Amino acid sequence: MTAADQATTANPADTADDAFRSVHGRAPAGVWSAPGRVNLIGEHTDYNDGFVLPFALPHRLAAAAAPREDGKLTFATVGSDGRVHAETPVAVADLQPGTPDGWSGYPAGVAWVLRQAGVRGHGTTGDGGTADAGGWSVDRGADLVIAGDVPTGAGLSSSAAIECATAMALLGLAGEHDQDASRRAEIARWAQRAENEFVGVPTGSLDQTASMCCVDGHVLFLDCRSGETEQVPFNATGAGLSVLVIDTQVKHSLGGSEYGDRREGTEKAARLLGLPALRDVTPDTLADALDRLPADLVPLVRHIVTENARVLEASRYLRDGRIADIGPVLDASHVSMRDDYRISCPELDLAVDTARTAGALGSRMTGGGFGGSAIALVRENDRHAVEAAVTTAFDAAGYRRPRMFVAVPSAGAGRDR
Ligand code: GAF
Repeated sequence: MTAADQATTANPADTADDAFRSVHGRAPAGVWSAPGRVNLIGEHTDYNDGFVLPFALPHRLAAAAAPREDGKLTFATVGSDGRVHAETPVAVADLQPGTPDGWSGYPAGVAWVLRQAGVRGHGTTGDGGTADAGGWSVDRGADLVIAGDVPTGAGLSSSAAIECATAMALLGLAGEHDQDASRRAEIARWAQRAENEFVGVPTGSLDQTASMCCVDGHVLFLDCRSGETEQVPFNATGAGLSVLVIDTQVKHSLGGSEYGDRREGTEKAARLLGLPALRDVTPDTLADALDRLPADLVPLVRHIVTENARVLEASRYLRDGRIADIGPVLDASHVSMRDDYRISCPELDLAVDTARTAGALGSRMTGGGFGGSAIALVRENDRHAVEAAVTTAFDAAGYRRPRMFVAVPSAGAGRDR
């Protein structure tokens, strides 16, 4: 059970700081935190070199940290019961993919990547960076205590939040306190590597980039091929609208085979088409591409190509301040994920259908799928009716009651104290 199993009302940085003091009997050197995210649209497009449009949640995971000198890493987390759970310390030199496993694999994986990148006092030494031989380096070890309120298994990117908070903390211990946009993108790539290579989950760049690069009041338009980003203003409240998150509480795990199967399917399709990635199929060339593929790959490719087009369409609306107009685009995205990519589940479909019937302008599942959360774009005046309808529908179906909250675009990773 990790800190993120339950949304807390306490400030994550305060909780992590207090827990650090109680575990280690001293103050941490600092506290850093990183947010979960909602992906407004653009699902499973990231590992196909496509487009995504996330924003950061106010929910964060905080890492209180201090340096050690004995080459060990210690990890502790604050559980939903408010109690601190400590993991067995691990030697930095012994880190290897898969060891440790469990939740501490995420922060350990980040330490492993940063060590390989040569992170030490005041920078990165790997390619002739600005080393400070006397400064702290990951090899010397660190104490980390993690706490926060990003729900786990809810498709809201708690893994990336742990990774990015840890990366910020370890870089902070090495003396790095300011990151420009390109450094943030680099940290996101390190965090993704930790997840791919150390934890062993073949995710794309969406979650870590959102956690590192999002800014308050904006959605992040990300071109996953070039890495280029654009901060697009998103003031739903000002337009009398809300993005309602409906966490079905059906736990999903990206470590299961389905996520990897979808990824393999789309990569195979790109190979068969002789293209670097499905990004290179456009709506204009889609019909021809589908004619050349085996039947089982056709719906996967159709989803990716149409989803990329939907991200571009939604982005155009948002740049023009036409938030309500993205509703039908969100609906089409859900249908595509349900019928073509086949990553929805009965609870997500019920949440989406009920929200729409009760007045939502648009609704779709968000994140990796197979459980987790849906979002619904609602007029603020209709929000309570939508929430009540969803609760009633879940009760009638005998499903566990979903948790719902309004998501406001929030800040990316940073130092709290
Ligand atoms: C998960 C993954 F981590 C992301 O990389 C992305 O593929 C997403 O599922 C689906 O869009 O969150």
